[in-house]
Amino acid sequence: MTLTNRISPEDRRKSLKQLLKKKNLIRIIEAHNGLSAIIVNNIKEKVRDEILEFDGIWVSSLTESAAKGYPDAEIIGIESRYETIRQILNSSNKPLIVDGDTGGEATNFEYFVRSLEDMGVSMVIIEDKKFPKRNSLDPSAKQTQEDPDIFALKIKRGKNVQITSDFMIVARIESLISGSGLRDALFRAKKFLQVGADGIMIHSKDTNPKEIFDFAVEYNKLSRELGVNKPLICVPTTYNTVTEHELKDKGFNIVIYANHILRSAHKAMKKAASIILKNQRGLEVESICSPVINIFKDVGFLEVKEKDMKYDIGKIRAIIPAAGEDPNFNIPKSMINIKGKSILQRQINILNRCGIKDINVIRGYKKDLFNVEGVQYIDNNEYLTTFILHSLFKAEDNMKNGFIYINSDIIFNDQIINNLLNSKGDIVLVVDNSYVYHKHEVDKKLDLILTKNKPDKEVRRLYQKENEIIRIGKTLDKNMADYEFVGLTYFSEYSVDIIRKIYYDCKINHEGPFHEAVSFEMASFTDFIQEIIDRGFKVNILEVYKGWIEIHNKKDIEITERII
Ligand code: SPV
Ligand code: MG
Repeated sequence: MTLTNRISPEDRRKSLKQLLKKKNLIRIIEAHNGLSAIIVNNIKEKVRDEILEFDGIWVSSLTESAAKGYPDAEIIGIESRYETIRQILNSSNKPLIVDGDTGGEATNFEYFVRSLEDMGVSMVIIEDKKFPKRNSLDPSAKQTQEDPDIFALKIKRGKNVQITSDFMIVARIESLISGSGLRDALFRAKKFLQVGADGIMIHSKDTNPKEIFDFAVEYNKLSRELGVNKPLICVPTTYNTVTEHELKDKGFNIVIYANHILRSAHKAMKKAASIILKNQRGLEVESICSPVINIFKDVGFLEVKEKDMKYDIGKIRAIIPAAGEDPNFNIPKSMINIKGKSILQRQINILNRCGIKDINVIRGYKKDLFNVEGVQYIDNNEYLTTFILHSLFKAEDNMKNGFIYINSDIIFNDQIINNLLNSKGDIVLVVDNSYVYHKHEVDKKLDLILTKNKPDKEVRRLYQKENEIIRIGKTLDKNMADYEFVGLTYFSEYSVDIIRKIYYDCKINHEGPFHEAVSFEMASFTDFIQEIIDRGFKVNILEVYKGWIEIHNKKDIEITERII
């Protein structure tokens, strides 16, 4: 299972029908467990100028059985099949087509349909053979087709059970496998379509695609005769010289690469085991093995590690630069009292609730007024000749495990901190795009942000897409900007090394204005973020909608007191 590749069962179920409307030929590939699902779900290949990928996943009975060490003969129990389907659903976000074998007895099939539909599967394909079937690719296996009326009734009963119009039941015709020929295949196709089958899979084990091409011609005529337009599916395992282009041309709508991931793994596994035996050590096999780090990446282990770090209560720190003087107030902004508690006290309470106990506050202006306990104070005695960035780096020794940067004049809720700890990326700024409604702030120059992708209108969607900052600053045109910076930023352990190097490089080498600041000494936090971006590092956003407020002037205090 991975925490990425997420999609709801409803959205996944309907995605195959949506693809069928959009594309002439849908490309499906087999997976037989979670790892193979991750691989086929994520793989992309640039072919000429086009990025190609698979449109969906086939849960093959052949490869699922083989992966479990069984022959493909309807031996595996239903719960075991659900477990495989669940693994694949949990590791992918593409539509699933389940190989339902014969579907078993009609009652069993009804229960199968219900479960698959509930799980978010888009299509089940059942073959018109007698239970228990034998795999179709073995020319010497006994292939017994079901009476077409009995099979048609099974399809009909399955269709009666489903409750959405998104789920599809496809009839797989085995007449070309069993030797009963094209006429029988067409006779059956007509019957199955008439009882409501959502499409036809025509199977063949010939090395030449001619017989399925012939079927396709007749299928098109039949579809016109019946006034239907239902997908035609094929599995080119034996007739593998056929191209997708040719299949599209002949009127096929879905092509299934039914077993290649398992077969290639099977060959590689045998080879690896044999090399180890031959050499009686592991060195020689390394060149045909994936490095462990690649497996870690694919299955999400790196994210687990990152989160361990973020959630390690003893490790992650908060750093609050609060040294500056604000002409609107005659005390440090951290000490502004809001309904009986200072801003700093409110920040500490929230951070503690989120598990962050190690909080560093940089003091300067009227430092003796800081009277809150439970934080570590660090002084910036040059607060008159330097600005926020330099205050921040006064806490440099406490950055090393990663930290959260917090402006001294904001109040925020637990959810923002929890989401920030859970966000992806090494440097993540909390941003809000509802700034246009902050009417009380019109007199203030906001820290505005321009991002690579435009904000999603559906701000409260469940899964946030990754988005990168391109520009940040107060001089950005309000009409161009996508977001306002909230004043909260996460820095991972890895990013601390980077920001340190950039800071010292600028300190030693930079001369003249620094982004929007008159000099590097007077740099604000946002100037430094722009410098990081300009040097090619990725800075991500966490989009929030309200849940925070900045105390800029006396009026903000009144507003905040009302809200609190
Ligand atoms: C499968 O992949 O399990 C199939 C296709 O049913 S075949 O093995 O060719 O019969
Ligand atoms: Mg099968």
